[in-house]
Amino acid sequence: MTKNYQRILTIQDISCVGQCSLTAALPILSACGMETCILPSAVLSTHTAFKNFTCRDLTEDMPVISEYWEKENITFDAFYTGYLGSEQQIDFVTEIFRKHARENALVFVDPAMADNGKLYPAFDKKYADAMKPLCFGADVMLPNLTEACLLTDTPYPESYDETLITEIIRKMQNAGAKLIILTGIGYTPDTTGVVIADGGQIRHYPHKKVSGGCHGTGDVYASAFIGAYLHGQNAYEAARTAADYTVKCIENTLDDPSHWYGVKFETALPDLIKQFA
Ligand code: PXL
Repeated sequence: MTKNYQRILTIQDISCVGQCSLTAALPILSACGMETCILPSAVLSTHTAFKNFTCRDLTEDMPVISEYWEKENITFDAFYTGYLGSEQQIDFVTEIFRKHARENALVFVDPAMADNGKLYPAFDKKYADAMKPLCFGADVMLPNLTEACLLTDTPYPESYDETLITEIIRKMQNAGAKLIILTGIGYTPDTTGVVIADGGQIRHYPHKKVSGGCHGTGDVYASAFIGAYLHGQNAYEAARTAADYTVKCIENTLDDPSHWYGVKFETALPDLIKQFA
């Protein structure tokens, strides 16, 4: 049998246009050689950074789909949740992990609810609080700094240093977090990077800051990280693989200002295919 061919279920929305959530996770995880199954949490005309969008919530469909999967004994080696449509979905996905996990199945949670100090339009503090047990119960959580602050009731800082980042990480660990991949952390003006916190060990992978922050890069990053990690790279290596991939995608988008809504992640997919598929 093909080595490392794992079946992952990713639960997040379909933004029909916008190169984020499922329309990024599905191709990226597939490029990493994973059987990628999906459970859409909602269908939106575009992601919510567009001015006008429509959203159909699929909360009610989720337990029904799960019920039919149960009849077919469908199980998964890993789960990856991103943007969810409602608080109730947070409970449903926990139930789905329980019902459809293979032995030693891994749970990856990207809180996907906020960025740049602000919650996304669809969410409020209650939703952020409901995200806490899902994130802290996961094997791997992948927040950005805004999400890490919301999850630890820390005011979003104007500026930060290693001491503050360590403090926020410790708060997440005290709340039960296992492996934390904290994205968008740079300690010099022209770099950003990823903090990898695994128990007592906290490491930083700095990389180029290519622009002020492109939409959808969190989803591209999380998908590439998960693909690499499930291929046996350790957390630091997978964080580096995902960062290098994401930087390349952003660089490949910069020459096209009309492409403000996402990154051209497809242009660098061959790199992942060569490495993993
Ligand atoms: O990329 C995160 C994301 C996913 N899905 C939807 C979003 C966003 C970010 O704004 O609006 C619908």
